[in-house]
Amino acid sequence: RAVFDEYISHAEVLAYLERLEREHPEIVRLESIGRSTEGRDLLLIHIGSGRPNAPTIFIDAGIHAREWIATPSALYIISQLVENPAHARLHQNVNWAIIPAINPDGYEFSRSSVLNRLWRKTRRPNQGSTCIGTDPNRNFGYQWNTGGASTNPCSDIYAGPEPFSEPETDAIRRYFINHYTEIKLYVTIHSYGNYILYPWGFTSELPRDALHLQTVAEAAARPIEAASTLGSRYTIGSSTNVLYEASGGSDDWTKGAIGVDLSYCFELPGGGSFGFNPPVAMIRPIVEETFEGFIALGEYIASLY
Ligand code: 0X9
Ligand code: ZN
Repeated sequence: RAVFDEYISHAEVLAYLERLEREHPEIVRLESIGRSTEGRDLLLIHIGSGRPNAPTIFIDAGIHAREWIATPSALYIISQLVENPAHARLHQNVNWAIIPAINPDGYEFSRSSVLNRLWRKTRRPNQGSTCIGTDPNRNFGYQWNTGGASTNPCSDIYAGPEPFSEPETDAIRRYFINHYTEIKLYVTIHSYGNYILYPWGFTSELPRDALHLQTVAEAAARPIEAASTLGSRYTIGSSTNVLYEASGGSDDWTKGAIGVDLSYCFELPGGGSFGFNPPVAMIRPIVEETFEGFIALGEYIASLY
């Protein structure tokens, strides 16, 4: 399938999701949760039997524009759940809500020229500055702008003028406000560095249930490492402790403000000479091994209910 053999455009992402809905209406439902600054659709795909009150796994990808491998990883999870009957049991008792491309303006900008390849932020113009964009992963309203974020609109880690100033982060906020009771697991997919991170990003203190977060992350990392043809090894820990302090992240907000106990940030492979640029030949090995971790997460959530 061409979808995983190149880095496709946002329009092609939407077309792929629409095809899945047409071909599998019994388990797939698309929902637009909003529009980006430049008017692109923020599409969420629901995968499941539609059983009310079933636990939901929420995944977003591509919040940072240049982290191109994130979107195909989410699309591969979607394709395996929907199109591979061998994985049908994963959505029998669990609903999946997945947004494979949450920062489409930034993504398209990073595709527009090699000069823009490392664009990270949104594309909303800033008042009183010629610099464009906010770091959407500094823009969430829990311990917003308390460290590891910038008040300078020209910075790559600009927190924005206020929490949820960006239509993309506000769309996530509104979705969670309406659906928080069912959401039992949150994963935001980034790159790179092979980390499974959990809160907090705003402080080096650990959440009360850090041991639970650590144990579930290890259960996800084990099958990824076992399946890896790239020799992937994952580092697991709290964001501040194993990476750096950074406030206003989506993972801190879903846990701290919404109360989703299990909240993670996956940093996929890259690095070395590739960084944010895994060649297209590496898309498949990365997305295939990453999916093994999501099988483990899906089975774990199913086992709780
Ligand atoms: O800095 C980030 O937003 C993430 N790393 S990245 O290289 N993909 O930009 C890490 C975010 C971890 N979570 C929090 N700090 N809340
Ligand atoms: Zn990122």
